[in-house]
Amino acid sequence: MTQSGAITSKMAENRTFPPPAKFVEQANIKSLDEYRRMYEQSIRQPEEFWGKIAEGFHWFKKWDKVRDWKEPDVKWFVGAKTNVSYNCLDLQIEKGRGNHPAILFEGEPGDVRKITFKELRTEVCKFANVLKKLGVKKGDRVTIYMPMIPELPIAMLACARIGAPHSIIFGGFSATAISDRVGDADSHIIITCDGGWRRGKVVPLKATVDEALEIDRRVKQVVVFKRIGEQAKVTMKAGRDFWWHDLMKEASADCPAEQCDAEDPLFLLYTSGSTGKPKGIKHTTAGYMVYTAFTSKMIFDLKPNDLMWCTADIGWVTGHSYVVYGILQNGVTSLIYEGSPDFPNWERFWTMIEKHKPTVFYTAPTAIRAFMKQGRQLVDKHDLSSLRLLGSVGEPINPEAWMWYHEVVGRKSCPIVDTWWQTETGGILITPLPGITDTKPGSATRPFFGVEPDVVDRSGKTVNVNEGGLLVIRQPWPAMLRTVWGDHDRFKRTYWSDIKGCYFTGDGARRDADGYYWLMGRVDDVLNVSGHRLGTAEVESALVAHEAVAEAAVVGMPHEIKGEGIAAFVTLRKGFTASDELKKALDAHVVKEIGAIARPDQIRFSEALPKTRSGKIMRRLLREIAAGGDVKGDTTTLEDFNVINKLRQDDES
Ligand code: 7RM
Repeated sequence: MTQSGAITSKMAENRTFPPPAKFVEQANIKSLDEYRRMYEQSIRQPEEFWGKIAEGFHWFKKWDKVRDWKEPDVKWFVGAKTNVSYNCLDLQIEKGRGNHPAILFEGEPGDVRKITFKELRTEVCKFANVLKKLGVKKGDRVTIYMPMIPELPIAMLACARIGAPHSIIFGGFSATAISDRVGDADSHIIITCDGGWRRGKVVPLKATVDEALEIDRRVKQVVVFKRIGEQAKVTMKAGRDFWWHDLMKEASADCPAEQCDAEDPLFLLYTSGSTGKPKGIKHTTAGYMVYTAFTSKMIFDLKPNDLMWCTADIGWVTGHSYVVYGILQNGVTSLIYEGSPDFPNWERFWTMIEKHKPTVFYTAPTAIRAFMKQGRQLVDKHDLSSLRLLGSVGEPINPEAWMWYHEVVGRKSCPIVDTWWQTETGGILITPLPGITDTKPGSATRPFFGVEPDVVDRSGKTVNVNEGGLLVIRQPWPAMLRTVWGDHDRFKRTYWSDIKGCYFTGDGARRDADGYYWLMGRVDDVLNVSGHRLGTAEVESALVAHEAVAEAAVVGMPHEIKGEGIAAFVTLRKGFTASDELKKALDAHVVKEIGAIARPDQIRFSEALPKTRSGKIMRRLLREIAAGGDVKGDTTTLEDFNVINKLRQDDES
């Protein structure tokens, strides 16, 4: 098994942390016996278990059967009709939450907006009618490319209301990335903004969309929300581009929710794999709805007066599930922040916590490490006493970062839920329950209800306690992906063929004597850079698309803040020579092809790439070299690799 360069712990942290008594008293689930009974049932009688959970939702028509499982295809709540936007909005209003804030927004410049559930429904209905008027029909894919402002969830929920799956593209992706996704989803409409604020500068979203539409011309309509105004300098193409506010002026606020089938697609979300272009992960309606609501309630211990701050961008799955769908379904306010954590300075988050008083804070280890580096005095200056629960997601959290989070942000009085999951899983699968689980720094602890993980070897055999292996899931859960858009075969190949009879996660893990899972990073060629997933193959194809590059190999390397950094080994075509300028040009090229998240941390020119006799690039060797510290000189020579090649001729990658 190969292992990419995740942060390894310098600290032997063997303590366990029981949930604080004060937390347990008020927790949604606090009895260990009740938990055990529920978990047992969820695994042995999943249909009874999930059928009971689903009772609390709004259904136009109830299901005929809870689960229909023919590996690798699953259907949940078969025959049911429902609508996710109805469950996020109308149901909450019926329950008396209409005047409670659904969204509390702070823009980077400091502008604040509070939107109640009633107001949110009005905006969603109006925008749903706008979409209808533009000709969007049930099943049509709507691309959304927006910053973190309330109009992003408004656009999502409007799509959900009319049964048009959204495909959200993170605002940091490039024009090429947009055109790839628009093309793959065959999407004919894009919702965007004139721009967004990031570190005091305008991110020119509309201009990037314009560029993308030069590459792929299938998009017929662009709706533009005015976030910035004058400074954004957009050009509107007559007949194609429409201002959001113009369309909304005439829109009716009455839009009955479409009665969607349980298995109608809710959204596509593109994510990186080990080969080829990002794949469109397809999530459907009822299973995703029930799972995200229930995980939110149990894992984040949500109560009516909570304020949830999940710092993930809605462009990633964490934002879909735990900024929007899971949180609103609990009638709870979601705090949304537009900008960067270091603007105007590294105190921004703590200032916001002091001001808005969130009760639950959910962020990524990479952010925690960046805060650690700034020093605890920046945190200590602020009153964070509103916080009662902390969460971590996106990558393994090293015990040092866990302890700092616990002591400095949580003031030793908040449980930490280290939640393991993936774009494909739709919701959290391995996690502590904050009122029940004794936590161990660095472990995501135990499976959630209905989740049956295992750690196996390549042949599918369960490995011994504390032995490393592959993390698989033995039965489907409601929010499981249903397919890869347009490529069911790739779905089968990627998730269901490595290990017979199980969903293969692509992650390595070990299980300790207490049954706790310790995630060890990806075992495939997927990188996790600052909690963002990137395929080495994607970065490689961006590099070889540059005229100077003959061949490229990309591997991960340990990175103090990002968890994993990107190291690129490049051989040049005849007529090109290695130089700092060329490095910069390649850097810029990758950013243009994918986006700033893919910017290499190291580019090393080499006269050849080390290969096995069968011609496979020796990635493990490259990882070792990349991890070896500073680049000495510009060129790693062919001779260097020849020597190593001789030493490790049959080494596999
Ligand atoms: C939610 C998300 C998925 C990959 C996954 C893991 C890694 C995520 C944790 C984690 C260790 C965690 N979706 N990962 N959470 N590793 N501990 N708590 O991140 O599709 O973008 O990435 O992220 O490798 O396979 S994702």
